Amino acid sequence: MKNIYLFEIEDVIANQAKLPYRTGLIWSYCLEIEEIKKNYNLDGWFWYRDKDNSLENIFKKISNPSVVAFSCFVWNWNWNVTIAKKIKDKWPNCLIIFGGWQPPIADRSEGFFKDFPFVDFIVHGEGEFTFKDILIENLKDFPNWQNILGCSIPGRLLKETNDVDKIIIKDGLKVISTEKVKKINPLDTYLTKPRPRIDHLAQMPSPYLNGIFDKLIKGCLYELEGTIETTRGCPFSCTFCEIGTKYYQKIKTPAVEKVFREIDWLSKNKVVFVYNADSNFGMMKEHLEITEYMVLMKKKYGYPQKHRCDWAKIHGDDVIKLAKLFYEAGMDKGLTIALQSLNPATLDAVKRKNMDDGKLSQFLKKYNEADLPSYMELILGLPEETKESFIEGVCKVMELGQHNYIGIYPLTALPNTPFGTDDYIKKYELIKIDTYPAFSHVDVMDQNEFERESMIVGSRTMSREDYKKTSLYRWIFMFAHYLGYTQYIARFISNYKNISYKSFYTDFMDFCENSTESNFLKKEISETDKSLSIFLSSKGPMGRVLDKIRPNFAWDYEEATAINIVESKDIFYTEVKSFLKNYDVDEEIVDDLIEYQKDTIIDPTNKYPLKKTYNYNFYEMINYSAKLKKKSQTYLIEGKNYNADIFEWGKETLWWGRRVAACKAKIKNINKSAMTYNVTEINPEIFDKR
Ligand code: B12
Ligand code: SF4
Repeated sequence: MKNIYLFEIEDVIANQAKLPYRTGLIWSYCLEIEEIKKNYNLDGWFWYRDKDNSLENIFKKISNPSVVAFSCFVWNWNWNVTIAKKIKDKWPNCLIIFGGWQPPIADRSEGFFKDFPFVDFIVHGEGEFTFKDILIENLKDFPNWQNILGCSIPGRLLKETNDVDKIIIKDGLKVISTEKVKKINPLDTYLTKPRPRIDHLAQMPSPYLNGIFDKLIKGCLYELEGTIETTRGCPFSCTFCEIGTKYYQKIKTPAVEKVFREIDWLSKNKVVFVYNADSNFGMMKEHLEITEYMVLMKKKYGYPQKHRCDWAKIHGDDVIKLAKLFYEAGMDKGLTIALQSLNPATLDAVKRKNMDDGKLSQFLKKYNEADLPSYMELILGLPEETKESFIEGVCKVMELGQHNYIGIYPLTALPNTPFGTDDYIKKYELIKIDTYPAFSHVDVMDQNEFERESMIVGSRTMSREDYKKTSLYRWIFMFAHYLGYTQYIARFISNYKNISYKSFYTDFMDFCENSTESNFLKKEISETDKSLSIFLSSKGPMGRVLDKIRPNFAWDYEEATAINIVESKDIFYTEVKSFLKNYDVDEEIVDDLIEYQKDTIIDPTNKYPLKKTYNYNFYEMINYSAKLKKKSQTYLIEGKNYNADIFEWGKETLWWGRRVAACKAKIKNINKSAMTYNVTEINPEIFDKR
């Protein structure tokens, strides 16, 4: 028997480990082949990174390996490289196989084996068939590796014949030419012929259904996350995404029946979180049945508790029904609208099309009518974006009435996208750095020292300084508007004084930086700036550590400020009051408005419910565009009591609950006994841990 080891290493986040779906798929297919079953023994399957699975411990668990296969992604690349090298040093005859998205795609693998001489194969694209072929070939006395489709291999694995066909491939799909090579250099890369995409996903085995995951999870100490695929492939070609390659443009679907049985398994085995790897969920009519089934299983058995997917981009109407089902079952937090940018030149540069503003506002209206929370996603660092266009984009989203949440993510330059090519980098004069993965909510001491990500931090239209300044704007938009601390004030000023959000927040930024009356805010901006500089110069992880709350734990920049506001609330709002002098509003109104604002964002030191009376009808004015009236209004303000446990509150409202605006209290107007106004319905069930 030959020993085989599989690696699909992921971090354990919030006590949850991800089931190794990819290696599960490729191994499941191998198990359909008698010859493999008879000759190979799966002696180790490593799928989460913890103390027990440290590099040293893992190495001790390997003995006499014949094949070691790694699923390689940006989050485990350096780790895989380190352990692969160690294995090859000790067992030079063991085959080291790399698959996944981080190794170079077929047309970019030139030179790879000079840098990584301990690797034997890069498997390009879908791995099921290729991996099976490698294992079969490995049983022969004189394997002919060249015959295996869809790989890059080093010259040392080729037969010493006089000449070899060197194949040139485009898009990972087409042979565009071949070249006779006389002398084989052992570390040169040779491409084998491309492997066609799998046509019949429906007939491929599933690791959920053939028992291999049942064995794997025995004794696992963590809660589980699982992946399903309701389609594979994506017709779009966004330049920042690996899936945008031509290879994956055709969409393939598994049988609905198979997906149902997988959901049964996930439910029975109490899998907490399900990721759907579909890049456009809602695009196919069967997706409704799948949604209904998953919701039914959650209702009957409690699992899977949560579901997450990428929604179809151009089927706005169709997805409402599906998203609503998940939302009402407490499985998802509403609808994500992945805009990425609102700047036309940027959208052109990244080959992305959004709906126009008119349509977007129509959809937002529909989502609101359907009582379905939605939030937008934007990426900071895309080509052709300027500081101004980015700020305008975020403020436009506010003008469209989206006050629930915006996710603003830094741009990771993934190696197999155009961001990994010199031409694209040159064309847009992109500034690329290698730094820590863009994750907060990690213990800095435990931050794995291995992985780094390439990030874009500037371009020909956004200097490095502008990038940093835009990141500071991100911070202000997030803590002030989307974590709520000035949101009602900004919305009031927008209504009452017809002042745009852009004007409000650029003035607020100016106040934070330059006003003599800004002390708390000046300190916050300076601390944020300092932490950003450390991250952007690759000297430390992303985020800010507040040792007083939890030592070594990195919060997002805006969360750190939110936490500090709780501790210095009166000082913060005194500074906000000074800032509001700009707008020439009666002091009596300002004082009342500040009280309203202060009371309606959950404070972990408050005891809820609160009964509060204001002199003005702010709630009606801000939420329903009513005219401002001086009229005593009493409200019942409800929220979860945190008994001053700042970490717990921070975790639940700033982190897990941010997409459902969990920072906002629920308000009831108790003057109108029959009417209930909800600022935001907070459903703790739908808190999401990312
Ligand atoms: C679900 C998902 C997530 C989930 C869970 C991911 C997980 N860890 O399982 C969440 C939301 C957490 C997530 C987060 C992130 N993700 Co993600 N995610 C996906 C998504 C949509 C599906 C992944 C999946 O399971 N696909 C189904 C499997 C079967 O397909 P596959 O991975 O391609 O595997 C096949 C082949 O690659 C090959 N193969 C894979 N491994 C191996 C190994 C061997 C030995 C062989 C032979 C073959 C082989 O065979 C497989 C079967 O055919 C993909 C996009 C996509 N549609 O694939 C992005 C993707 C994987 N994510 C990506 C990224 C960048 C991220 C983030 C870093 C984003 C960020 N900046 O925050 C984070 C980091 C997460 C982390 N673990 O630390 C990139 C990865 C690119 C890269 N070079 O690594 C992808 C490809 C999307 C993209 N933008 O291009 N993600
Ligand atoms: S970002 Fe989404 S829509 Fe664009 S290519 Fe990637 S998976 Fe497809």
